[in-house]
Amino acid sequence: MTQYAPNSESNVFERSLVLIKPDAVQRKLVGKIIERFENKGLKLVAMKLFLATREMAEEHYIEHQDRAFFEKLMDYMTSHPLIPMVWEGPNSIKIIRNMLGVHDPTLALAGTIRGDFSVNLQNNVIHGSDSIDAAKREINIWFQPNEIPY
Ligand code: FUP
Repeated sequence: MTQYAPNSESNVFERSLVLIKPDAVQRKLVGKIIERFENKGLKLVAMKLFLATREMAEEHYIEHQDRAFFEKLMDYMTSHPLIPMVWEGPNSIKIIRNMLGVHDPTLALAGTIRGDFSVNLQNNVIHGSDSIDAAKREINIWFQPNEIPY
């Protein structure tokens, strides 16, 4: 008998870097967030919990370094442990971005992670890579190659 896996119909596998941000770890939303990705059929290929260094946070958000909110964003990202993860699946980058919802809390739809768990533009629970190139860059910031077992 054929065994169906949730992601068995496509071979366009992508990897996305997802950060469960400090506010979400502190608010004990980790299990609920991971459950959504597992239910969707994505595969968790790497994960760890630690306090981000300023250097990692800066590198991650380097494109925003001249923005007025940058220092506050750095304080937030290094305020409490966070959880970098790598999720794999067909078209996972676009699928995950849709699951996250948009930044603006007044526009994030119910049913998305931000729509369901955040009212704050900065403390917005989660990050997901927005392109294949961004995912490669971000995975290199948060993980050593030997920390990705798959
Ligand atoms: P993302 O691609 O999801 O990381 O989002 P952006 O690069 O657009 O934004 C990065 C982060 O900047 C967001 F997660 C929240 C933060 N931000 C603020 O703190 N204040 C602002 O006015 C705009 C963005």
